[in-house]
Amino acid sequence: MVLENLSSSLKDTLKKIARAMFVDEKLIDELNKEIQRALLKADVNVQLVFNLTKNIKERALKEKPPAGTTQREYLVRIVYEELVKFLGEDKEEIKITKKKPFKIMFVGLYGSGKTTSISKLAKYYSKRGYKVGSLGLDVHRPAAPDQLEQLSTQVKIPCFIDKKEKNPEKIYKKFEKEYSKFDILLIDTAGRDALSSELIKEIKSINKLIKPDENLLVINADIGQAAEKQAKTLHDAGAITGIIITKLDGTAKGGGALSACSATGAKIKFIGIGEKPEDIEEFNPKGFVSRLLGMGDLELLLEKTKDAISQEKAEDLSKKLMKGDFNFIDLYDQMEAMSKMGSLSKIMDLIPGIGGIKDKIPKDMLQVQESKLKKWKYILQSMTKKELEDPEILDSNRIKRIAKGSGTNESEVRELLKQYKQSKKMMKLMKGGSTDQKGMEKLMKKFKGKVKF
Ligand SMILES: Nc1nc2c(ncn2[C@@H]2O[C@H](COP(=O)(O)OP(=O)(O)OP(=O)(O)O)[C@@H](O)[C@H]2O)c(=O)[nH]1
Ligand SMILES: [Mg+2]
Repeated sequence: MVLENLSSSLKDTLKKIARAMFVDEKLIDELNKEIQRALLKADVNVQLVFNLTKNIKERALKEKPPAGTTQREYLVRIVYEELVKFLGEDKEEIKITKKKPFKIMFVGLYGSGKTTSISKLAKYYSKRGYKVGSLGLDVHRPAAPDQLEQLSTQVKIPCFIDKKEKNPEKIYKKFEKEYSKFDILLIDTAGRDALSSELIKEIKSINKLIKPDENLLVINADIGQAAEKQAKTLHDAGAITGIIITKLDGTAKGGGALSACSATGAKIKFIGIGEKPEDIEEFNPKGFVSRLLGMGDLELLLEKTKDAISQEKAEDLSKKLMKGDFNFIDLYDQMEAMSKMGSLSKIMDLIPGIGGIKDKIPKDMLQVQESKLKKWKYILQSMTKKELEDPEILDSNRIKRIAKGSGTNESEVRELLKQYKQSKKMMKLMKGGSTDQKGMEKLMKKFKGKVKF
């Protein structure tokens, strides 16, 4: 897997969404911070990172998930979509036309991987049924023709080189009659040690002679965001038609190189992911990002963490909560739901105008423990229907009976009763916080929208 580190931090970050109880601004901010950290580590440009997380936040707060999608699932989708946009959106493959030959030229700095990429594309296109040949125009490095010859033999394609000739134009013309026998001609050029206007001029003049159908700038991923300068200069000068990013397998800075190139508007056509001829992939932002995020696994995780409580039950419960008229059965449902959703205090944070009231509620009421819930369940099971519906009738005799029947003690039954009374009081306070019916409905909507089940 390329960009292993970036991938694993992004995956961890997204797993947090799947496990989160709420999708709220706090979660989105936390998520964005972690995305920023992961991308900055991968040498992505700070400004690009901030733009990305800004878009994520804006969309996450503004857009409503489509029907059948939870807020959590939708948040993951937003992250995915924004990352895809970040890396150039749609794939832009090289369309090999019937023209013979279809010429693809490779340019770039020293050692960026031009000659190796030629052997990779030779194999890639041969496998797809094209007749491919290579042409060596690197007249600077003495070993260049031999290297191209060797690599071409390895992938079983003919290779045109002239080890003695030092003028690339002459070499090109020398074999000109041969080229039309091929579907695709892959043209190797000399590396440069720096980008300069001289280089652009050179590329343009060679373009004039050769008229390549594709002119690919080969960039080594380990330069990270510095790739922008090369990509931008050559793309803006109209000297290239696309980019190959190589050595993505061997660097932690690949995210920087990919995003920097995409930001210039130049299209990344292939990525090199190893030294062998088969180590090349067409660059497809969608597939690339889904693999990076481990989308398959993530979807499974989201599915698994869907809470047991149904939407209707939750709505029903919140209505009762708001009306303040509920009995023991509702109390139990409420407690059970709270333990699934997280603490009551967290839920209250989401309801506007409730903040002040929160302080008046006993702390232990805001936390429900699993073990207590179990006991309360037994206690409730030992009550008659009448008692459940009207807890006020519980006197000491009834309490004694219930404790015995449920295998608990009287103080535990009393505690449950106390909890009920406190809840009821709290509901009244909440009611007081929003007096008229309209305000209540608004509050409910807020409650429903923010809390996902
Ligand atoms: N790990 C890894 N190594 C690569 C990749 N692409 C190229 N290399 C290695 O990078 C080194 C340079 O590759 P070349 O293809 O010779 O680069 P070049 O741009 O032709 O170099 P010059 O002709 O000297 O300018 C070689 O050792 C390649 O094996 C890649 O995707 N992954
Ligand atoms: Mg070379």
